[in-house]
Amino acid sequence: MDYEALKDQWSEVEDRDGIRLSWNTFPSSRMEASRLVVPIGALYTPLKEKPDTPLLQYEPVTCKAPCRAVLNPFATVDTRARLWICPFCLSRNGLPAHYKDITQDNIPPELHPSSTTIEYRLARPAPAPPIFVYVVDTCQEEDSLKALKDSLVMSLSLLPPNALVGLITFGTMAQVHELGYTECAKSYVFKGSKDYTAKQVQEMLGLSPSTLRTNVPPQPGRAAPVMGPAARFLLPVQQCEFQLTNALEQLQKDPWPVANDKRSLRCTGVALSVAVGLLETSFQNAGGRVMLFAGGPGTEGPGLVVGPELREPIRSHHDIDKDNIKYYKKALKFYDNLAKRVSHNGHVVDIFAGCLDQVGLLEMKGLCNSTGGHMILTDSFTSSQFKQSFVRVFDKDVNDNLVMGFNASLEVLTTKELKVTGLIGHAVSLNKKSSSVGETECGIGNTCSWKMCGIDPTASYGLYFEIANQGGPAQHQQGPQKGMLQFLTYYQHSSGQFHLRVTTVARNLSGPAGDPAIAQSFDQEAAAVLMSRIAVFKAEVDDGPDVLRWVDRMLIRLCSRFAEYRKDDPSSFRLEKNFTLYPQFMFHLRRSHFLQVFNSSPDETAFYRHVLNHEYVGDSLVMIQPTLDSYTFDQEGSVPVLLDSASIQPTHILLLDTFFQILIFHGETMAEWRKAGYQDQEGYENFKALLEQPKEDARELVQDRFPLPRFIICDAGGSQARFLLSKLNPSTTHTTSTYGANQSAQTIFTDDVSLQSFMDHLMK
Ligand SMILES: *C1O[C@H](CO)[C@@H](O)[C@H](O)[C@H]1NC(C)=O
Ligand SMILES: *[C@@H]1O[C@H](CO)[C@@H](O)[C@H](O)[C@H]1NC(C)=O
Ligand SMILES: *[C@@H]1O[C@H](CO)[C@@H](O)[C@H](O)[C@H]1NC(C)=O
Ligand SMILES: *[C@@H]1O[C@H](CO)[C@@H](O)[C@H](O)[C@H]1NC(C)=O
Ligand SMILES: *[C@@H]1O[C@H](CO)[C@@H](O)[C@H](O)[C@H]1NC(C)=O
Ligand SMILES: [Zn+2]
Repeated sequence: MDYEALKDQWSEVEDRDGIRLSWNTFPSSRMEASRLVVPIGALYTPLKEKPDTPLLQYEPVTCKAPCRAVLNPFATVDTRARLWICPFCLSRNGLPAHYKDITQDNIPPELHPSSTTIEYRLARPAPAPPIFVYVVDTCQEEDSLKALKDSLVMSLSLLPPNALVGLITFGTMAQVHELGYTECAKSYVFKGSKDYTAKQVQEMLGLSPSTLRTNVPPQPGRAAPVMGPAARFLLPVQQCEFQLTNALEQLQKDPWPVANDKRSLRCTGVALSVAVGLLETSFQNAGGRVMLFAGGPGTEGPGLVVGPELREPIRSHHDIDKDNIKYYKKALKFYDNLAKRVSHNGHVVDIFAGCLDQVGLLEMKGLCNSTGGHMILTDSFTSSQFKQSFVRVFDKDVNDNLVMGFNASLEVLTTKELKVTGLIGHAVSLNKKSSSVGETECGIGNTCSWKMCGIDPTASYGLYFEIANQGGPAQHQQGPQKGMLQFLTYYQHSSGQFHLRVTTVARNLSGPAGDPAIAQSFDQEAAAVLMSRIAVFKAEVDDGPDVLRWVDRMLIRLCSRFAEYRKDDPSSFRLEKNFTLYPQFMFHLRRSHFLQVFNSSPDETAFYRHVLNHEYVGDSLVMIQPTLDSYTFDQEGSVPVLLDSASIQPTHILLLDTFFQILIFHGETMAEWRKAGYQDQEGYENFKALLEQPKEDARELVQDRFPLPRFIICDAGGSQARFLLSKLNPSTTHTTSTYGANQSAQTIFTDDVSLQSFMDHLMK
């Protein structure tokens, strides 16, 4: 099969199973696997929307313990003996009684060859309806507070009527609003400067376990009633909408005076720990989201990220690099501890920042990355970027259910040849050991099961594998053997039932050493994204230059393994089509804001990395290597052009998509004509149409993008054009002469070399 046909095949698999693998033939020995350089990995989107898949309304048939694999199309079924043989552990299992009528032509849906992904609706009900706690910063200018209040009031109509909602507001102090008290507005006040323990929060709110013990235990098979004391703060939206709307509408800017040389006192840390504590006692393991709306940095109490003095700037990457950081480590520790608690409790934390300045995403990111929460960074709550992204959180499916899952777990099973080494994505380890767990660790490892408090249809996880066989290839019985993986995702569906999504993957194991089938099966796009996740994971702990060197080393090793070349003759270097794009992705990855942090704020870096760790292959590639399209006269539509400064032409318009930004750039002549108003003159209709085209295409691009990108329109020579220039390969701007003088491996790639010299050096 040629490369294009293979690509089509992988894209079909992605549509059906939500999965892309770096290698689609598995090496059959450990030695062979290590020679591949890029690990065996899968980018998996468990809840990928699949409107055509039937939802099975019964419990799955599973293999005996400890295997517990779910019956799937690769099982061998003996209809006469009413047995099935599990392809994972080779055990024989009896078919359940109600499968007695199955024959070769009459098989249940889960055995159908196309059912490599299937979903069950389980009998187990959710313990409570979904819970939403809004945590609202009131230290804001009137207009932005007003915009935020409007968005929040509007969101109440997007929640299922039985969803429980609560409101916490904060500034100098934090207040929990007692929505159950209808006589007048009433709230419980927490001091902003105090580090409350979980117990103190619960006692102050009257939620201590002793008061809860009087509650009736939840009955099996029935959703537990809303717990007594917490019902004062968390009520079904249909019941408290009036009260809550009033409370929101009456919110005032924090009344505490702020001197001209001071920042507002903002106790973000206390507000979050109160929110976590509120859900902790009464709603452990019930699906819920804490949604923080931060209008500025925490400046007071535990978790403060900058002092209140304005002359003291908030930490930058340089400060962190030089260890010149007063609050960073303490704040990080505070939020990481909170993150442990909240992920243990099964709740999600989303952070919406509406501020030109940093709010402390860097310190708080553990709250989102360990709970599957969203992180949305915008300049202001008045921006459409915030408003539209916020609405998208409440997207619904065709049955009017929110498309968000809660309290999810993902478990991976492997056949004996493969072992899972870890996961990179928004999850925490469930520390489950099994025969599928590998010896090495990549990302969050030493487990075969992970917990995602929040999961959505685009949430994608990088999973990494190793080969168990020490020796040579397994003896071939009949033809090549298959290596198999099964992914089991349990989650609380917002309809109120638990669901189980099962994806089973089988791929050929390679033959004897040097089998060309492995190289042919290389999916360079999936590989680039899986490697990017590893690089970003490393960048969280290692020094920047070390990570870049690692990226380079891996690329050089991959090329020396798969390229054809004669020693000492760079011009003989040749890569097969299925490998040519990979070095370009790595070139752009090294230059990207995922690894080059000094042009971004620490909050921006945290945000970019967070989003990369959430997306599937296609969107991740756009983030790594932005797309650039060119428009001009006498040309049908747009033409993709190289991300290269040579693509800037006076009579062209460019459309750049970096995923986070969409930018339209008018070349010099185009900008002059537009400023002169030609588009409004008779006889220049085609110019007018040309100006419109990229805008229309941009609208198409943002249609289902989350978070909504920043939209920029700029002209050649304008200041905003720097956003474009920073993404372009400097082929025509930089000299390439300094390059090549130094042969030491560490300096092979300087910071801003062109793709051509990058490739030249790679060849050497
Ligand atoms: C992919 O690259 C490998 C190694 O260079 C080569 O053996 C194989 O034929 C290529 N496959 C395709 C489909 O281009
Ligand atoms: C939530 O997830 C945890 C960990 O996976 C699990 O132990 C618990 O049973 C789940 N909650 C419910 C109500 O199923
Ligand atoms: C999540 O955030 C914590 C810091 O709060 C960091 O140590 C960890 O590496 C992050 N995880 C990922 C996968 O980025
Ligand atoms: C797997 O092996 C079978 C049997 O040799 C072969 O027919 C098939 O094409 C292989 N599949 C792939 C994707 O290489
Ligand atoms: C090459 O780079 C190394 C490390 O930066 C430096 O110590 C050495 O002097 C350089 N050599 C030349 C020939 O420039
Ligand atoms: Zn089994």
